[in-house]
Amino acid sequence: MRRISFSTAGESHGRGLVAILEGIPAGLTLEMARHVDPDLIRRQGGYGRGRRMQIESDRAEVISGVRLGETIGSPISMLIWNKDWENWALAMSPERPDPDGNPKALKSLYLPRPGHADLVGLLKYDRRDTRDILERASARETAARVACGAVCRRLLEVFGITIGSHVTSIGAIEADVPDVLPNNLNESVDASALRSLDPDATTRMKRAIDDAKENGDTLGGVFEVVATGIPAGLGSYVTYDSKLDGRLAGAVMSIQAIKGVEIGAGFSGAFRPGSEVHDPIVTDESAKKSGGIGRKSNRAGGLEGGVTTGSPVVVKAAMKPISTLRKRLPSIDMRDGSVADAAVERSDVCAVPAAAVVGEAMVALVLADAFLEKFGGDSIGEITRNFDSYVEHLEKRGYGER
Ligand code: EPS
Repeated sequence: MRRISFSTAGESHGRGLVAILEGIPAGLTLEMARHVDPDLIRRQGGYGRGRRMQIESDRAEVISGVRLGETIGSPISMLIWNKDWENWALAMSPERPDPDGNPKALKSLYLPRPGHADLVGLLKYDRRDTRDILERASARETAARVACGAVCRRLLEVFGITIGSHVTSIGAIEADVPDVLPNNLNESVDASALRSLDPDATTRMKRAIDDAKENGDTLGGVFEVVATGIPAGLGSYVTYDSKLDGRLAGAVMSIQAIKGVEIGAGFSGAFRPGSEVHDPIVTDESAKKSGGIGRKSNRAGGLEGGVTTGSPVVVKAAMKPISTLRKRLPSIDMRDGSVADAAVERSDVCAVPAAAVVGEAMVALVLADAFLEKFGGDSIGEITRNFDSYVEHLEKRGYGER
């Protein structure tokens, strides 16, 4: 049974974005300015973003579900206004256009971009104007996901669970990643232009983005989301859809432009023998916080059998390059089927650091869901009692590591 659900609505250049988050228990202290807006700001950053991010300063306005600084158990709805809408009011108007008006003002596009949802969207929804497709397919929608994820992060934080991310590669440039990640990952990387732990690689990544921009091209990359403090036992192996690895992969893969997801050693594990992949179970005191059973390595990425092991949950994702290219790719004109180059819209050259923040949000949503599945209750007090009793039980069995 799913405990957390969310939905978003809104077009990239429409009035704004709407987010509705259901399942958050009552009694969670929540302040938008402190717990939600900082993530929205983090999502706007990163070297390689386009001019749109200079126009927006995303803030979540809470409409329901929070009263006097605390959640009350009802659906939390939030609005994020698009400042840029003022420049698009006519093109995005719900009203029929003036038949005598200038058709250019409607900003219609008929040249689908390879890699974007443009062409398949036009065919599937039987539309003529690509704007009807791209407005919703745009990654602008991820601002609403980040707002929902931030509330889940706040819930998890109460129970000692933290979620961070970092960028491990941009295009062909790979960062050197230390064996042991810093305790507060986001604090270590948020000030970096590419949210990377390797300052040297950051310089080369920036240069690669500059080169791509100069060539009218775009770059993708890889990011890693790490969640720590998770008790063993979230998720399950009993049914395909309760497996937490599958739920995480689906959620992260649903982010715009994500083409690959790995848990722990992921694809690289397939190239090594089992003895070099699985994490030995040890009773060595150094491997754990409290006496008992522990793990010396975490190649499983915190999940065995779709269940958390108590080690950090590690999810990696590959983002393809943004599909709006100034160096226009071959396409067709949807009005007459003639050969034409793809449309160019204002866009980003690289948005991997932003996608990493969205990755954190999706991981937070899935982990909060799994957390409430295990410790469910209607209030923070009730969940705390369930959580504490389970952790005590684990410790008695010698599995206190988190
Ligand atoms: C985005 C807003 C968009 C793009 C980007 C993500 O703004 P605009 O289209 O007005 O420049 O910058 O979306 C895409 C890359 C895309 O392909 O749609 C945002 O808020 O993240």
